[in-house]
Amino acid sequence: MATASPIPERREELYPTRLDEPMPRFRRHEPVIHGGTDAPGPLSPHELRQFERDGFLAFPDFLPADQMTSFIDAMDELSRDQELLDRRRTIREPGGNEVRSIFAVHEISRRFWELTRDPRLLDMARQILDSDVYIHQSRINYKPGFKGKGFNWHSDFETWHSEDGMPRMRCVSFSILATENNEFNGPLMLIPGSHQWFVPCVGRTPEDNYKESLRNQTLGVPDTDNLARLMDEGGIVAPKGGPGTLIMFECNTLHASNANMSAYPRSNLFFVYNSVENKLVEPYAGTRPRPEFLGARTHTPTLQPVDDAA
Ligand code: 6CS
Ligand code: FE
Repeated sequence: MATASPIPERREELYPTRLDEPMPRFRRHEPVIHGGTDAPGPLSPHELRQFERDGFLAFPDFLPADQMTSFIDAMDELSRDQELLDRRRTIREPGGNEVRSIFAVHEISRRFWELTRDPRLLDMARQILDSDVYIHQSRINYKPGFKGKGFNWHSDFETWHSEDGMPRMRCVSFSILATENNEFNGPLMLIPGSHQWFVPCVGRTPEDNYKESLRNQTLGVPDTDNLARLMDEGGIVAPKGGPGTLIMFECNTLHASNANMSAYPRSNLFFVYNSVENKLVEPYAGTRPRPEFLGARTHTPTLQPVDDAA
């Protein structure tokens, strides 16, 4: 069985980044499937091996259409809630007023609170991470038609480590598509195999970097030589699918997306499950912690399954 070594001391730096000088990429320290590829759970050994190799798995039509309707209604409701739209957790598109993201939706909506605890999702997260889990971050990305801008290449772990103090790679993201994602509306692109490498990034992190980075990320974007090499090795994939499709990806898998050039939104829901053994410490960039709605460090209840989430 694959095991990670114990959680590091607060300032032990296993993943140096936001540096003054470039540093070569290096292999990750943790396994990808923390309990080994024969760990019991909903994912088959074949699926676990695929996730281990590629750093992601896509499941078309994972949630049935009738259940998705209620989640899509809840997303629409939130996008019209004026009080919520005035809060810091709502992020606007760069150069526009359209809603780009709303964070911590599992804290403000009963339906999303329940969905994070739906055994269909929760049991997969627990199987991969080999422990109990909690939600590190949740959000809705709206990417409105014509106006929705893209996201630069990045590893979420690189940001969560440096800006939130996530010690290790023991975290997994679930993206549930709420609208069709196709070649026209800026679908998620991933580099298979990139999760095996940590690519240190150049550039000091200013305080409150998130105010800029959530609209247009410039820090924590690997240099083009490293990106080109990883693309040569693994290619690029963009899983497409209709509402209810699930894309699960490892916290260190490099990903990006283009602007939405179509007339229709590309909306999705995003839940990040972190191992209870990987809770946040002080941010490794030396900056003050980001707000709770971006990286939970106070409200981190261990998730218990709730049946009948719809
Ligand atoms: O800063 C963050 O935490 C987020 N930023 C990006 C571009 N992706 C993941 C995460 O939600
Ligand atoms: Fe991301």
